[in-house]
Amino acid sequence: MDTNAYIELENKYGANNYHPLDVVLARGSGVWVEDVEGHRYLDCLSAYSAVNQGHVHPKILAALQEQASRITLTSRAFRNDQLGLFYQELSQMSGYEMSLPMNSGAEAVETAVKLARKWAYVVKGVPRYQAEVITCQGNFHGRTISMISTSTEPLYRQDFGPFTPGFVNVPYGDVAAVAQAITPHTAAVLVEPIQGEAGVIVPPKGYLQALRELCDRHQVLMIADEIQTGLGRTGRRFACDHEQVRPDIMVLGKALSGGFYPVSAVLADRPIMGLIQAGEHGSTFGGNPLAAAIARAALRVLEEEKLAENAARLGEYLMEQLAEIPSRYVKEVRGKGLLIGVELHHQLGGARPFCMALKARGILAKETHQHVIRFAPPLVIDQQTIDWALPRIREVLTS
Ligand code: IF1
Repeated sequence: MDTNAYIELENKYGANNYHPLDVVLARGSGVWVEDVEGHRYLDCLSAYSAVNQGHVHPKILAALQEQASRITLTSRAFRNDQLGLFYQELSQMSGYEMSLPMNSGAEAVETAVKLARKWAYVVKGVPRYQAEVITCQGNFHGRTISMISTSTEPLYRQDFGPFTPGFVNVPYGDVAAVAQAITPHTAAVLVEPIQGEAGVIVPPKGYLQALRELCDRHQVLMIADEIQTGLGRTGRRFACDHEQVRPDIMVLGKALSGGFYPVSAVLADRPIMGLIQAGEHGSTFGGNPLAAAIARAALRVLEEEKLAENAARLGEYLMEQLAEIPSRYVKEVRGKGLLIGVELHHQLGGARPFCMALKARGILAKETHQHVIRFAPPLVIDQQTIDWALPRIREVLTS
């Protein structure tokens, strides 16, 4: 079958819930992916930062194969020989005392909100069910009903109400607005250290630090959604590390499995995580031995291959080179580490044609919020590959 045949199948039998580029990928290795016709592309999306370790990383693949041949799912009605090790290694790597494993990112953010609400009622003394969580305009925390209830994107919300109450939206990057929104019922502030979906929006320097201080002053939990920014993507282990900020609750996903399996986790210290009692929360696949074995290998690869450091060094280089391209189309180049957004002037009508032109030159990048081209290659990328890509990107941006 060729590309068109696969696309026809998707159009005939599949829900039309995405508008993908017309490339049908069949294999991947490191930063490269290949379509069904054998064309090779540099992946500059990394499955939205789930493939930080590179496609089909051999060490994570080996861990998957070994575990899958032994046992994959026990349910949490019984214990397994991977979960405790995963908890321990995640705690040692993150500095949090405990974690709660889930599957998708949205489920993990939902879990974090449940945890914050319980903490508000049991510890802070907020009357039941008055707990409020402050979220930011332009956020993306997932597609579940409660997560779209925090969203300000009409496309994600308009046909799916009624919405979950208890969320208060404030402008992103504006600490004063958060201060104004805090009430005695505020349980937490939920924030992405950099807003990915909104178009790689980097908040003002000191924003996270100021949020941390504000939360401490008002007995409010700080929840960082590091599902996209965490695990090396922005050039540090976690994006909060750029400001030496330690959120009360941290949410991870995506690259926690290196793209092999849905694995997410909520991290906190015992005074918060210890509030969850047996039977109060869980999921069929949450913490299964296959997920745990994969995640253990994925974390090991991140650390052993110093992928955060690589992202810092090559992200700075790539951003500098992109900013130097004399393009009449580019409004701004921004980002941190290897999470980079190139915003185009809005009168051009959108970044999609530029992504198509990049695809024709062997580079897969995706537009976000219509006008921004996101460049987020796997963190295993090297300078030689970036130097291969730059002339092609320059050609598209100066054509
Ligand atoms: C889609 C966006 C990116 C996330 C953050 C939670 C989640 C995500 C910061 C939920 C997921 C994915 C979802 C995917 C596309 C992609 C995306 F464009 F949708 F927003 F990356 F920017 N917090 N982001 O980025 O995690 O439940 O998906 O595992 O839904 O189209 P999930």
